[in-house]
Amino acid sequence: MAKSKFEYVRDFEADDTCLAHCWVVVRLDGRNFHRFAEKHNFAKPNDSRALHLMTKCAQTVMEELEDIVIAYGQSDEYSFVFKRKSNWFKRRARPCHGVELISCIFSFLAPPTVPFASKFMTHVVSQFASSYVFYWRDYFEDQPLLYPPGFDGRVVVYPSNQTLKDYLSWRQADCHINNLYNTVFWALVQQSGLTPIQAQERLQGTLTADKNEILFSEFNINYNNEPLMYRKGTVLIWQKVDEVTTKEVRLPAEMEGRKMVVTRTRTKAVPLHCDVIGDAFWKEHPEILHEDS
Ligand code: DGT
Ligand code: MG
Ligand code: MG
Ligand code: MG
Ligand code: MG
Repeated sequence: MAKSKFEYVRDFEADDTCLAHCWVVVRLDGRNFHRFAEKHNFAKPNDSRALHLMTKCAQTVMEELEDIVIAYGQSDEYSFVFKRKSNWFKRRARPCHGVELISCIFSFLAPPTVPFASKFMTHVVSQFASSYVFYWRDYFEDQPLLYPPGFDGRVVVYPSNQTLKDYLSWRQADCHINNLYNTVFWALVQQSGLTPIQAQERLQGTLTADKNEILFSEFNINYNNEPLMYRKGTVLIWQKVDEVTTKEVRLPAEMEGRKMVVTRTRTKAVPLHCDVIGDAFWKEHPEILHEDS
C-alpha cells in the first residue's frame, strides 16, 4: 500500500534506543514531594505509611512489567533495574500492509534491536503513579488524597556489573546521608525546640561522627538502632515464598465441603532492608547479576 504523504513525520521521532547489553535503570522521583508530604501530614523525618506505599507500587511495577531484576527505593524515589539482555521492545508495533507484509514477517527473525528508553520509562512511571493513587487508602486510611501526585522519570544505562553496583551504592549512600541529617534536624526542632533555621545552622559543617554524637548525647538515640528501612532504604528482589491458604474441597458424595490447607510456592518481589554497598549482598544473591537472569 502506498504510503501517505504524511509518512515523513515519523522521521521526527527521536531514536532513543538503549545501548545493547547494558543494564537499563529507570529512576522515578516524586514531583514536589516536599509540598506533597506537608499537605498530606507525612510524619517527619520518615513516614512509614508513605514508604510502604512506595514499595507496594514498586512491587506492582515489578509484577506487571516483568524483566526487572532488582529495585531500590528510598524517600520519594525508586530505581528499577532491567535485565541486561532484555529484548523487550524488539518488535515495534507497526501495522503491516501489502508488500510490507513480507518484511514484517521476516522482521521477527531479525536479530533483536535494543529497547527504547522512552518505553521503559513511561511504562514504569505510569504504572507506578496509577498504583500510588490506587493503593493510597490501604496505607493512609485517615488521610484523604488531596490532589493527584506526579513522578518524574529518567533512564540511565550502565555498561558493567561494577557500574550498576556503584549506582545502587550511590542511592543507598544518599539514603544514609539524608536520613542521618534529617533524624538530627528533626530531633533538634521537635525535641529541643530549635527553629528550622537554628537547626540548620547548628548542623552546618558537621561530619557524620558529630551528628551521631549529637543524637547520642542530647537525645539518647543510637543511630544504629533506628529502623533499617529508614537507614538502608528498601531493596526488592525476586524470592520464592510459600503462600498458605485454606480451600474448601467437596467430594461428590459430600454435602458439606472440607477445609484443606493448600500451600503454593510463588515467586514474589520481596522487600529487604539490607546493605547493598558491601560484597555480602551480591555474594548471597549471585542470580541478580547473572548473565541470563
Ligand atoms: P522534586 O523531586 O525536584 O520535584 O522536588 P521534591 O520536593 O520532591 O524534592 P526531593 O525529591 O529532592 O526530596 C523529597 C522530598 O520528599 C523531601 O522534601 C522530603 C519529602 N519526603 C519524602 N519522604 C518523606 C517522609 O517519609 N516524610 C516526610 N515528612 N517527608 C518526606
Ligand atoms: Mg529533585
Ligand atoms: Mg522528589
Ligand atoms: Mg527525591
Ligand atoms: Mg501501543
